Amino acid sequence: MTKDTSQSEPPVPPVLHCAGRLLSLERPVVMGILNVTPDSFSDGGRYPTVDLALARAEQMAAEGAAIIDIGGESTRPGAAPVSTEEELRRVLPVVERAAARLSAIVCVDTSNPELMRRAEASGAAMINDVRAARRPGALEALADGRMALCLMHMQGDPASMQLEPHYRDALQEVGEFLGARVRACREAGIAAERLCIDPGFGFGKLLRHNLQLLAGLARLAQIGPPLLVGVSRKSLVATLLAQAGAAAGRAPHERLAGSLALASIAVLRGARIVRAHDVAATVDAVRIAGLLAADAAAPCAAADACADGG
Ligand code: 7PJ
Repeated sequence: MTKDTSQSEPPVPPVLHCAGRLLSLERPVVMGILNVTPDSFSDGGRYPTVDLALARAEQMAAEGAAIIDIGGESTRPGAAPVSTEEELRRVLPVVERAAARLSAIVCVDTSNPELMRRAEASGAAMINDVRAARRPGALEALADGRMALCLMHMQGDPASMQLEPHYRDALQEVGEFLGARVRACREAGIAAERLCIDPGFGFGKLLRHNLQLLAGLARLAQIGPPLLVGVSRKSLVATLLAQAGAAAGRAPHERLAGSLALASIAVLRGARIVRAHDVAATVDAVRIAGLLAADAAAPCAAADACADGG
């Protein structure tokens, strides 16, 4: 799963091709989360009308989100499935208006091939698929268009994924899965420049699996496509805080500082896109981590580039 890095060509800065637009990932970017669901774990039901959802999308774009990820199906553990008709009804009006109004990339969080096709026609430039384009018809729908695609790893399905996750070697297996999905996309005719990959923190993973993936992120980044990471407000944050001695359990809205710590670590280990609820704070954290990550790759670049005000 590693590629040959023995030749000392300078690495090409990654650029994601999003339906005819180019998203530079030379510096890491933030993908803001917009759930238009009644039942997502930390912000479900907050944007019940198109106007409220659009206002939230505009706010996240103003705070510096390069991508707005609009989802109409909750994938929290145990969530009930949603019909195609209902998912289209929740998502498409928001996509249409956000794409017309914002310069940020509009992304749709879906596994549904019909919504993928309709989303592109409505102005979406990216699909975020937690099932990594495994639903019948998904690869074909994506190959027929030009949107970017995030391939995420999940063991099992949302209904049962946290019941009994099991791995021989989580890093190895997630890496092999992502590599295989990248190959499936390439064979279906989806250009490499359209792809990014994501280990799927919390999706069929216990704490030790999440930690193995976090420790091995730099290896996943070597697979090739840019790495996307989502840790925002996840129970992983609360579990780690408890393990580290925090006195009280943290509810989702109390996990910002912990989420920023993990997002920064992910960027230092090669993540190029960070998916987050709290855009303004995450943009700042990722800016600093991105500067220092670039510095680790080319020592002193950050210091040389700085006007020295302390
Ligand atoms: C992720 C996601 C993630 C990608 C969710 C939540 C749960 N998509 N969708 N990566 N998580 N690509 O927002 O916490 O980690 S839903």
